[in-house]
Amino acid sequence: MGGSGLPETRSICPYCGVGCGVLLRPDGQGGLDVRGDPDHPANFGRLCSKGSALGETVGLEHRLLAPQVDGRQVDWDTALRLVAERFSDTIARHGPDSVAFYVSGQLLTEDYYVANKLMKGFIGSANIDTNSRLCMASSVAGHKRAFGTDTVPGTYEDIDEADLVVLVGSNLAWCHPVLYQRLLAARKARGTRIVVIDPRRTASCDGADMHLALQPGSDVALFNALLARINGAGAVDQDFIAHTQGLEPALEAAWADDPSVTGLSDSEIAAFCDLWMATERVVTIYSQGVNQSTSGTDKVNAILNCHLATGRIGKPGRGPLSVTGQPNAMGGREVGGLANMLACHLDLENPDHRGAVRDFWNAPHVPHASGLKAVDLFRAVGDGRIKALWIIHTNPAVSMPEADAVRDAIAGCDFTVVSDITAQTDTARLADVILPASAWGEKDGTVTNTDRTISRQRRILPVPGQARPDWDILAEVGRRMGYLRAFDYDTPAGIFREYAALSGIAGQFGRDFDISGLGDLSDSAYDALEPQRWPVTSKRKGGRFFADGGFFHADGRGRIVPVTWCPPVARTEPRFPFRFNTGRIRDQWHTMTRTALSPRLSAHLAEPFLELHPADAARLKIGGADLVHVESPTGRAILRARITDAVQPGQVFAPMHWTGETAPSGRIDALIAAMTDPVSGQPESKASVVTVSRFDAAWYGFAVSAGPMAPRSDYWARARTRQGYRAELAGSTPVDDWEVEARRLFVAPHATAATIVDANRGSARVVLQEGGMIIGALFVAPEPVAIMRDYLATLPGTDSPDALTGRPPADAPNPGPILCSCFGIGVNTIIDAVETSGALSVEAIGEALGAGTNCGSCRPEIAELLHNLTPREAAE
Ligand SMILES: Nc1nc2c(c(=O)[nH]1)N[C@H]1C(S)=C(S)[C@@H](COP(=O)(O)OP(=O)(O)OC[C@H]3O[C@@H](n4cnc5c(=O)[nH]c(N)nc54)[C@H](O)[C@@H]3O)O[C@H]1N2
Ligand SMILES: Nc1nc2c(c(=O)[nH]1)N[C@H]1C(S)=C(S)[C@@H](COP(=O)(O)OP(=O)(O)OC[C@H]3O[C@@H](n4cnc5c(=O)[nH]c(N)nc54)[C@H](O)[C@@H]3O)O[C@H]1N2
Ligand code: SF4
Ligand SMILES: [Mo]
Repeated sequence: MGGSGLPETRSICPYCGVGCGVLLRPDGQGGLDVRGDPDHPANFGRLCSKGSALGETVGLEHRLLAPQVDGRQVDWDTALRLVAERFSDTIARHGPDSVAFYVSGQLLTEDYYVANKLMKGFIGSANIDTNSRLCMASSVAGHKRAFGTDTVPGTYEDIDEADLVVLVGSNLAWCHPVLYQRLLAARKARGTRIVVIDPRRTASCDGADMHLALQPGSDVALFNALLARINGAGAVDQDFIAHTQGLEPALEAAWADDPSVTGLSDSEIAAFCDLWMATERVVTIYSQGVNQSTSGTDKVNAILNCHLATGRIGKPGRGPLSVTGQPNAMGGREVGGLANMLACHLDLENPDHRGAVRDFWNAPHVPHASGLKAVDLFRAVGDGRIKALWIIHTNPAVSMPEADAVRDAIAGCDFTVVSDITAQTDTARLADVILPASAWGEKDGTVTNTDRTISRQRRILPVPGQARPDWDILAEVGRRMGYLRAFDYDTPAGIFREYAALSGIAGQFGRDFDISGLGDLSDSAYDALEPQRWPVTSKRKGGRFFADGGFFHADGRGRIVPVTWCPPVARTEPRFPFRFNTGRIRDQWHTMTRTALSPRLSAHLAEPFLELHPADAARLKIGGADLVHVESPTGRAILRARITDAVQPGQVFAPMHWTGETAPSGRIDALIAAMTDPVSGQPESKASVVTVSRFDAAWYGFAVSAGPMAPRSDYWARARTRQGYRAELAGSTPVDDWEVEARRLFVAPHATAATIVDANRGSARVVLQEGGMIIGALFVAPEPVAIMRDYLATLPGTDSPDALTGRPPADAPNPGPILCSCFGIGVNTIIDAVETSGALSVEAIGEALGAGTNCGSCRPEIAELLHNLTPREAAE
């Protein structure tokens, strides 16, 4: 029960795969009050910055509220008739493989189940793939090779109970912040050691005992060195090894590998291996630095090999843990949302499995072979083999490698349907039909998180306009394609019951995924469903897998897989000398369609950037706030330079988030060649090749406004503020009249303008007012504009006389760049606290300012700032 007396609704955060429980209550103004659910086993009440800011992202401003066909609003009947007819016609004329669905690890299990059933059971093609191909496919393939099925053996409690946690290619502090907080709490309680394996120094390194900055793509060689040493030291668990096969060939492969390709010194490798071998309770957490690689599946198996050889699996505090990215990445794997899977961990290639699913669904045909995986799927769209495409809950025109080619392929497809909550995405703008989906707070269903815990998402807000849940839209299209009985669903509970019953058949085939114990939940029991870890059967609930063997290969034995290091497929060369690494920032979610609506989250890092080593920057004559031109064999981008030794010389890093809507020159997937892992089909997102040069700007600008702006310069990046928007701008051609330019930018032809132009310096300031209130202000200079951005962002909507000076009045505080999103606390405020009160630890800063005491996501950055201020004294 919350403060206002209204009951709180228990639900689940829609962002990362930690799967935090939330308690929600409408705030009466269209938003939500959000707090962590103290009783949820994933987070016990904690939330990160993104979860805490959920209330700021549920407004209707950008929502799509009615179906659209060719940009015109239509009723549902018209839209759905068209979708069903076009899919049916295409299948009748060109066969079932001429159509495809591209879906998402953010769909609810019930949505996903219906999509998969429609494509694999009734359309009769396996051309349904998901953005999980870009995310988890290598983990799935590695699990299947080692365990015989896609099982996550461990649980979150293992993090609490480990003595060593190794983070491989995971920036847990920013991407799974609540798990990271859980790890730090465990370290406090039991002294857990932390090792980070990442070519880049990240926020996750701040709390680490060891950071191994290995060469990109060299993880296999490192874990092969570990396997060889485990064997050499007699540390192989002889009892456990009887449950496996393959150690000998795996050792031979390991011996043949040269650990020096990691770029790590012998002593670094030895220190890591010694720590690993000396610590019985080891958890290895891995994520996209492992999966998103042309050797991703081998990396996964290289890690699993070491756990299998030592029997450190499925026991408290011991095991590999592949952390999932999206909230229902696991659920999607369970329902068989990938093109090479059937439902409930059953195999498409197995005739018995196929037959059983076909009978259960009463389906005409279930395909024999895998469908097209994401990269191949969009190639088939591009060359016309796929003639009708339905994209649901994902934004591939931004997030797929070779994004420009993907964008052109979608635009050129005969018929494209997009289901989204907004029409303002790079992908939705290309569609023939856009269908309005109900958003997170408006729909019911289930998701599965990293550690197999199934949680209920619950509706709390009214469904706006004509929006409908994804499962409902899919089922309606299924019925209109003629499959009335099979898609006769009217509640998510009904879908869940059917799914749970099917999993019982999988259980009879000896599969791990069996939730048949939930097969007869009543509607009210489904509504009240508590978070629970699968399997859920009459015999077994939750727990770990493989402590005593019991693998899912036919002989019951696990596989230690021989793997050999291969360099990333893309090779650097004189024309493209830099290794291009990409990933995430703390406060944005993927293509920003939701997190960018939050002023709080937009304050952390407000524009796309490229991390570049100081030695490279000096050589290329690139200065601190310069813009850089980044080019690859497939595309180009303009990004802000962030010069930092967090990256190694010859390597650069950019975040993946910016889009045509927020910063068109910052769509970094345009730069990435679509090279895939041969086993999993997962594309390489961490090691493509680029060249970098200074972008020669004729002018740089910074603008703040009350309403949306209409920028059109070579470079622009827009972010939300409490008062409206802020934007960074730059152009390569000079502008004659800045007042005219400002009127166009702020779409305010009739506003009153106050302008100062310094023609000699090439600088200008224009403030536009309407009714005495500032509606926009533009500051221009021939070099990156040095101005108090956070202060200026507070001016739109006020009548401040200081706007033209660009400086705050002498008595106004200037917090500087925001570190703590929850309390809006900036770098300057923290430095002041250090200087005035001598606060030298993250705790002391928390006591003095509150910073870092709510969600804690900024604590690593505060620690880094303190570290830089007072190298010896400050500590986390
Ligand atoms: N804030 C935020 N959190 C998120 C998301 C988000 O968009 N924003 N997205 C969610 C999703 S879907 C996912 S998949 C997860 C991803 O979570 P993470 O995988 O933790 O995030 P990334 O930043 O993509 O990549 C992790 C690290 O891999 C490193 N890396 C690159 N190449 C190599 C290599 O060859 N070897 C090793 N060992 N490391 C390498 C990169 O330098 C990077 O620091 O995050 C989830 N959480
Ligand atoms: N360079 C590079 N590229 C990457 C990665 C990387 O590390 N580097 N990571 C990859 C990974 S791991 C991932 S997971 C992908 C993520 O990439 P995407 O899946 O493309 O990104 P999102 O922004 O999450 O897209 C979700 C879309 O669903 C819409 N949406 C929100 N709620 C609903 C709803 O309830 N129903 C429907 N129908 N739509 C909704 C949103 O508005 C948004 O348009 O990116 C991949 N691309
Ligand atoms: S860690 Fe943050 S983003 Fe992930 S589920 Fe929890 S609150 Fe949501
Ligand atoms: Mo992901």
